[in-house]
Amino acid sequence: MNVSEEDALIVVDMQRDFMPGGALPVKGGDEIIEIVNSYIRKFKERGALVVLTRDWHPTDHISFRERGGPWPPHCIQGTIGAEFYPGLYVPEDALIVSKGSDSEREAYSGFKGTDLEEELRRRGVRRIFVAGVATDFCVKSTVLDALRRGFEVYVLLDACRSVSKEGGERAVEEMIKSGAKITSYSEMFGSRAVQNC
Ligand code: VGL
Ligand code: ZN
Repeated sequence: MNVSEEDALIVVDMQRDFMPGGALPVKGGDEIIEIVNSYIRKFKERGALVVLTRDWHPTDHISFRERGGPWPPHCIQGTIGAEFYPGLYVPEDALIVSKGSDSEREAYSGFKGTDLEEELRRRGVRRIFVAGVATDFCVKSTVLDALRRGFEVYVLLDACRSVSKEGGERAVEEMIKSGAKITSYSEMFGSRAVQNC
C-alpha cells in the first residue's frame, strides 16, 4: 500500500495504566509495542502524520468508580500511569492529542473535545490507520468517529488489543459494518514487522 502525506497513523492510548501492571490493564497490551513502533517508523518514513492519543483525566473524572462510572481511576494527568508506555517510539514531530480532560465528560474517541479533526483537515489527511488500545473502547470510538467525519479508515488489528475477547470481536464487526477496512502489517508492507529501532 502506498502510504503518503495524505495518510495519518493514529496510535490510541499506549499508556502505562493500560498495560499489564497498570491501573486498567488491557491483556497483551505490551505485546503490541514492537509492531506499533514498526508502523510508526514506516508511516514517518513515508511522510505521513503520526498521531498519539492519550487518555488524560482529572482526578475526579466522571468515568471513575467513585463517581458512579465503570472504571478505577486511571491515566490521571501528570501521573506516571498516564505516561506513554516505556519503549513506545514517540517521534519528535508526532501530534499528541489529550482527551478526557473534562471532569464531566467521557471521551473514548480521540476526536471528542479535541482539535484532531481540524489538524487532520489542515494537513490534507484523507485516510487514517488506527492502532492501539482498547479495541472495544477507545479504538472503536475513534474509528467510528473518523468514519462519520468522512475519512477512509483502516484498522490495524495486528496492533490492537481489547479489554475483553467478546467485546473486541463485537467491536470489529461494528467497525466493519460502519465502513472500516481491516489490514495488517504484512499486507501493507509485504514483510513481517521487525524490531530495529
Ligand atoms: C479506555 C477505558 C477507559 C481506552 C479509556 O483507552 O480504551 N478505556 N478509558
Ligand atoms: Zn479513561
